[in-house]
Amino acid sequence: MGGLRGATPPSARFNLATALVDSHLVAGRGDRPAIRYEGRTLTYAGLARLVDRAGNALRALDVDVEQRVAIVLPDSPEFVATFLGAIKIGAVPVTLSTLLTERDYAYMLDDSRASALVVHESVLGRVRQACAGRRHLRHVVVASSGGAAPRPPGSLSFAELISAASDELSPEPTAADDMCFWQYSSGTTGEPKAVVHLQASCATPADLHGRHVVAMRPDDRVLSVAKLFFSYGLNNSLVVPFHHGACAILYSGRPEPRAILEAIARERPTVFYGVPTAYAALLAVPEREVPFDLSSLRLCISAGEALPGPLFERWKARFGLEILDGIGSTELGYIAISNFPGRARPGTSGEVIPGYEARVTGEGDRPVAPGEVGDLQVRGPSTAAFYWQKRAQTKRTFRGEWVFTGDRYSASADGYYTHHGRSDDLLKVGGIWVSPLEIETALLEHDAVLECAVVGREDADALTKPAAYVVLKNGAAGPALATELRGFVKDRLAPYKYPRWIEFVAELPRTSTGKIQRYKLRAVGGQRRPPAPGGDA
Ligand code: 3UK
Repeated sequence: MGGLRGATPPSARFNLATALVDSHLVAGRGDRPAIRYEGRTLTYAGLARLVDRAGNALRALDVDVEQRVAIVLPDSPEFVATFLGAIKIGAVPVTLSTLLTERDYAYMLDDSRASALVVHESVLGRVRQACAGRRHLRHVVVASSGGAAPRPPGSLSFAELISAASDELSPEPTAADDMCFWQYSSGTTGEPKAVVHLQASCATPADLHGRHVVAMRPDDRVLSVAKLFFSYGLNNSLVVPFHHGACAILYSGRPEPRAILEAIARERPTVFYGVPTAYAALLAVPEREVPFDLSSLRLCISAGEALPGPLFERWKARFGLEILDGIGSTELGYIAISNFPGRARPGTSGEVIPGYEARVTGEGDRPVAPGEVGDLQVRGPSTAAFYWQKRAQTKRTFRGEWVFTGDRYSASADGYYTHHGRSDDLLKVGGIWVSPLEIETALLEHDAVLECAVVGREDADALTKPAAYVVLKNGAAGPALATELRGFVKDRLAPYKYPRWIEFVAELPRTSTGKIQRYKLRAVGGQRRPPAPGGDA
């Protein structure tokens, strides 16, 4: 037996936090801006100290290697420091959406067995109850924006822990294939799956999309509509810019069009990462109401759901900028197929990024002919390892080196890929997963509802939103009940999941075996139409 048995050879060591932050100090770039937040600049040297303090604070709480640290924070230096501080000590941050319900949080805290939770006071209302009775959760750390707000009994103050901690920390010598971070992704059943990412693979999106598509440089300033807790946002605002020594502009608020426009005019980003819904919302703002100064932008990126061709054209006509649409997923780690500057083809997801391979397959995993629609599979260095404790789903998605995306695609003879929807019933709404089954389950809890089916329908911008077909127990259909049902769902699920349209029907179309024929409902509502009254985007 060799003497190295059980040890990690130095060549196979990798720590993402060291690679993204400390490397810039070693290279003499400590004075460069890393983060702009609420009018202040945090340099790479300042960020390194904050990351080290956060790592030391977690160590002081006995958070050990491989233990999960759940994060429910808005985009902020605190998010970045907790995320990278945890990684630096070999712990595993789990980034949770700030938009979820108490039930979602309880599920994810149990499923991940998080030993510590770092949560912002603004989300505590939905998180506090979820913390009670969690077997593995030992510490709840509360971050606050203003002064010292009252904290739940037994919880700790983020600010106090940070100021008590040392700003020097040597990294855990993690292996390249150690767990790095987890992110939750929705499934058809509505039960979220934790996607497990490994250390070295997490750095690769920066070198693939970041270099080949964006050609990011140290003097770039990036602004992302997608928040850090999503895989798109995490790479946009953290992994990719820090890898290249660039600056991330963070803001903690909701990505409302006016707030985005003000941030662009004030902070002058060079690269903007959006989702189709945000581009549509920006185009809908009347020019005379807000300062429209996009002159700092050299590049606009879109992902999360397909960017309709007309949106690309309207944006280009108005601002002279192309929007580069690309398809990525949490499982793929980031964007694998993308349009490139100067050769974008509107209505497509573009071409395979160097470093990835893609194939469109039919029966028996055999590639289909150019132009034919099949299942999109991708392989590349950024893909995740597996779903935590979901063996069956892992086998379906991670097939050897290939990731089965669940997307229907065609590829043209000259290598452009076009999206044709999902092979499951899942919807992308504003770039975020929505499970029809979850909405149906919520609607069925209402006394008036006998049965229902939820499908995607295109709004006036050709963007998908949920529409519900509802069979009532006894009549009384009308606009008042529709409004009530929308509110009923909003109260039970994360608010973006509510059905924008409610159609009362006498019965649902079914097969002879009783299965709901969703494709018939999709066909009925398929034509584009404006939002229903009261059904804002
Ligand atoms: C859909 C798209 C058409 C597609 C993501 C960029 O969206 C991201 O990750 P998720 O895990 O969802 C993945 C699914 O979303 N999709 C994403 N982008 C496009 N469909 N055109 C697109 N451009 O169904 C995919 O399977 O939430 C996006 C980077 C990292 C990401 N995680």
